[in-house]
Amino acid sequence: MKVYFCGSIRGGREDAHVYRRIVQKLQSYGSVLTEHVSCSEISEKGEDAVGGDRAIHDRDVRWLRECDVVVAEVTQPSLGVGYELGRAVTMETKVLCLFRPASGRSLSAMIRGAEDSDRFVVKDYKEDEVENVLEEFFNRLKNQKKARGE
Ligand code: 6K6
Repeated sequence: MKVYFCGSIRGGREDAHVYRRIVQKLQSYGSVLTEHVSCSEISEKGEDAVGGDRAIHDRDVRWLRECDVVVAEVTQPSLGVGYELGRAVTMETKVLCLFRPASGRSLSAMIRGAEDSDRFVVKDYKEDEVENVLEEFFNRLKNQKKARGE
C-alpha cells in the first residue's frame, strides 16, 4: 500500500508534531511517499529542493498518481494541501481528511462539503485519538478491498 500524506509546510508548521504521529502510524500500513512533510527540521520556508518549486510540484503530482490512498491533516490551512486534495479528487483517489475542532478553527467548506463518506472522508478528532481513527479507517479500507476481491 502506498500512502500519500499531506500536511502544511509553507502554510505554517505548528502541527508538525501531529504530522509525525500520523506518519509513524501510517508506516504500519505501507510506504509513506511524503514522509518528509512530518520532519521537524523543515521550516515554513519549505526548504529548497534541487530543481526548485517546479520539481517539488511535479514529483508530488507523480506520487499522487501512484498512491493508493491520500491522508491529509487539514487543521492548519495550507494552499498546497488544498491543491493536493483537489488533484486527488480528480484522480478518483480515496481521501481521508483529519481535522481537530479543538484548534478553534473552522474547516473550509470546500473540504467539509466534499465529504461523501466513501471516497472522500472528513473526520473530526482529538489529538490523542489519532492512532485509533487511522486504525478504523484502514480496517474499513481493507474490508472494502477484500469485498471487491482485490
Ligand atoms: C524539502 C524538504 C522538505 O520540504 C522540501 C521542499 N518542499 C516541499 N517538498 C515536498 N512537498 C511539498 C513541499 N512544499 C509543499 N509540498 C507539498 O504541499 C506537501 O506534500 C504538503 O502536503 C503540501 C504543503 O503545502 P504548503 O502550501 O503548506 O507548503
